[in-house]
Amino acid sequence: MTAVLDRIARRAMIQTTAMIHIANHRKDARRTDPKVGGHPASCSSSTHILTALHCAVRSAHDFVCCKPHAAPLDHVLMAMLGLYRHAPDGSWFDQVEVEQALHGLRKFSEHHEPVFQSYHSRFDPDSWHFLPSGSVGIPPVVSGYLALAYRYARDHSVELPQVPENLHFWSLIGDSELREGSLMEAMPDFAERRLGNITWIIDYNRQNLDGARMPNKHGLHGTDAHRIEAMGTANGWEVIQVRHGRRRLATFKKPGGAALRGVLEEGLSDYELQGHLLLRVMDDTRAALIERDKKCKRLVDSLDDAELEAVLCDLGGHDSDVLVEALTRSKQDQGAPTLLVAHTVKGWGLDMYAAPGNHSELPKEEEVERLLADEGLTLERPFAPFAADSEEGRHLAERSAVFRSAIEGDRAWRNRNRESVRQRIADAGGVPASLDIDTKLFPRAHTQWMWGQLAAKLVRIGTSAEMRRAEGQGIADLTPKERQWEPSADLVLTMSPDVGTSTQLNPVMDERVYGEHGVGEERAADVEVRTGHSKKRPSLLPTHEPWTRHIRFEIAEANCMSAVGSFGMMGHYAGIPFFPIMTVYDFFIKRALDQLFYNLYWGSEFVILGTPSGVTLSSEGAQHSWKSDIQIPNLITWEPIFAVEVDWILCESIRRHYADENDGRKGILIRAVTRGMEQKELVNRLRRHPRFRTNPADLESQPLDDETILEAARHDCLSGAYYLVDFRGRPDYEPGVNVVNLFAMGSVASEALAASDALRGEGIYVNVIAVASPELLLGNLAAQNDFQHLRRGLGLDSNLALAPRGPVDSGAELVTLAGRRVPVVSVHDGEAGLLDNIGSVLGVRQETLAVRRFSKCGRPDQVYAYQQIDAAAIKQAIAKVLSETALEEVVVSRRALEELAGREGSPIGHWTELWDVPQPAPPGVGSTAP
Ligand SMILES: Cc1ncc(C[n+]2csc(CCOP(=O)(O)OP(=O)(O)O)c2C)c(N)n1
Repeated sequence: MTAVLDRIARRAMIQTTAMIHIANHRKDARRTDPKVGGHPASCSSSTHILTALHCAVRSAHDFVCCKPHAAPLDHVLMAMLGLYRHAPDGSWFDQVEVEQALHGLRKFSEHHEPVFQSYHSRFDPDSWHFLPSGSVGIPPVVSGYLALAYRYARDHSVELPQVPENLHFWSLIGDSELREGSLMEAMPDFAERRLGNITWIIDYNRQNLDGARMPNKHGLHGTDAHRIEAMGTANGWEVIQVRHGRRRLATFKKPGGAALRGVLEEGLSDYELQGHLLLRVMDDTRAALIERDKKCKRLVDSLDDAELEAVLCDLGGHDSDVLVEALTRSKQDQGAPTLLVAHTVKGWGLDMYAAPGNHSELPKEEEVERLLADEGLTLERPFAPFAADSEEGRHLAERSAVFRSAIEGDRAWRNRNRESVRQRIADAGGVPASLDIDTKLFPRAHTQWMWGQLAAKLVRIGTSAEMRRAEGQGIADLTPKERQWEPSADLVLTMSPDVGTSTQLNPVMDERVYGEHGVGEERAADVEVRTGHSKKRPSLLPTHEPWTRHIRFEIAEANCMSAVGSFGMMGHYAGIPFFPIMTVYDFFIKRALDQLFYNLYWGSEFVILGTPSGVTLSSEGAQHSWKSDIQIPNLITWEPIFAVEVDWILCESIRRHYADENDGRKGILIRAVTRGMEQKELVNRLRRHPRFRTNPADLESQPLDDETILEAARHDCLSGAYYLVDFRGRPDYEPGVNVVNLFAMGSVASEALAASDALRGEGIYVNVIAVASPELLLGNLAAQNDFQHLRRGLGLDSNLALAPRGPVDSGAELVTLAGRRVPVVSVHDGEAGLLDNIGSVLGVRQETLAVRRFSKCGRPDQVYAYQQIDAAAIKQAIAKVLSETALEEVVVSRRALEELAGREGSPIGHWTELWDVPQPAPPGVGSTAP
């Protein structure tokens, strides 16, 4: 078996090198194109590790993620195992298609032919149970939280379909990558959660992108491998060092062997060892070993140059036998994750063996041809498989059959799960549009408060069956409407990086924290009882009980962000569409921005509740108050003003989630604040709109009933924006003269209303349009439908209104007109980019009031004034746009005017009719095998 694995590993390394070579020698390259690149040396150091993993140790259901630059090697091994699939139906590639695909590394798929992205991607044909990669340091963390998500699913299976046991979560990590803070941030967390089914394999090749690594032996008191071991142990991980191959291990058994082992493990710094591997001058190596410990002299002297070189180069990470043994050991779940340090050489099997700067070096064509020839292959057909009757061919075929049947079974199982969740929701009557929180007792509620209420209700409903089962009589029955919510609420869970109580999630956390505690069970319960718990002080003792719904994190936003992403992939992987909601101080989202990007790229479905947000959390001052304009595909951002909007937005998000109507908006960011808002303001303002009167032409007529009005507002809000103040139709309302459209987002809507009210007395009509989602109104999602809601849905007037300029001489040939459009002012608490392109979409003058300076502590009105986003600043901006809009003078001949008077509309139709416009490819062309 070992010899077979060795031969597979060698061929995999060679075919990987050929794959990268082909990608770099395409005939259609243009002279100005960026380099294509690839990382043969990086792949080569991992070749035995990944071969042992895929071809011997892992089970088909296990998840694997690996350092991005080893992606081509993974693809070659998956090709050998015959595990490429077509996206739409999951059918398997034949060998011709496999070999074609291997020619498509880093290629653009022009005609839907399968290609490979540079690093693992869900669009790759072998993406099954592989996690995307590219940004180092993130995939191993999400992989760990996926392990947690599967465990959570199992622990909550009372109401959920079963999930498979014994899954293992493997990650291959570069030794420089392991310096990423994200990994170190996750290490204690995984150990505390006792995730024993995680193995991180460190490809310890002592090199990184820039060259040989030089960990300071004096500063670290040893090699980096020692530091890693100590770090692993200190963080509760099991550590396995795979330093030596079998040849070395046999030599160590000889007299003087222990001393030689000591020198190789402790005596040489990483950089020194790397130097010996690179130069391979045995006189120097011999002298260095003996100098470090004379007790190995006789043994070292007894080895000739070839033998000594073989011993020097026999690192454990290139010995299939020791690797299989170590990987298998790491799979035993001892309740602790495992850090497996595999000592390797970057450039193994290549001329660039251990060479500095070989990270992205490409071998010459002669070398590629020579390597292929060793395998009986050529560049004409480099990806031919092993002969079917060879030992390697038989081994791979056997494994392939096991994997294929597991994958097919998994697809069926997942679809069944998904269907059963869907059915339960349909049987209950679908997802309702509201959670019906009564806000009457809270006339000045804020949006964060509302989130707490909604979360508490969702969790109460979602756990009522479990609570009833456990406590029987004491639990109140659900109302019929609550019963309708039950199956959807069941899959909702919350998490937060240590800001749960400060964001009013107490009821969600109280006795509902999921996980391990490690405190003696009785002792902990005793402490809880003695210290007492209350509304203000929830009981936080974690358990695995089925009614737990909250995952508590230390101050580790990046961990929590990865976790919310992983839980949000359970619908995709297991057919269990959890609806995970992470509550975080909005300002600290940027601490985990890379993780957020990853979640969105991965296609995860989750909510981030960013609260409190912006400078509106005024007394918290400057450091907490920046609100970023985050525009990443697949993300939708919301910023409600009134409490009821949070309800609308959340319920609609839940509905779309279960109905699979969330393409392009799977990640949801809802921003909330802690500043109160007069809640009755909403319906009071809406009642005054002409369209909400029984007779729209008569503002004195009765308003429609509140339910009808709010339903219309809900519809507009969920389209991205709604009129809060709408003056259209007033007798002296004159676009181009006395009308301004004021867009307000979030808490500063109060300032917008004040400005609008004040200017009414000046004869100016300021419509106030509440922006609920910048994404839907002017962001990526709006761009997809040509800004439908902004341009048409809101019925905004962006016409050029022409009025005579000065007295018109009845005999004159030319007439001068003043052209004015309805200008726009926008105001929001955040980066200008969130709203500053409304004017350019509408084609009108816009003034943007936004946060443009570091903030200070104070009351909201003081801070708004300081930031120039208060009512006074709005009035000033309105004056400015009104005066500057009247700048266009149009001179028209009388004859033209008369001719135009007879015409209707523009002679030009839709812009796409102007010339042949190519349609853009839909996102994700290529294959995206689930
Ligand atoms: C967050 C991030 N920073 C930088 C890079 C660019 N990068 C890719 S690989 C690499 C070096 C990795 O070295 P190491 O982890 O030791 O892996 P090796 O290739 O040596 O096995 C760098 C800097 C990246 N992909 N992601």
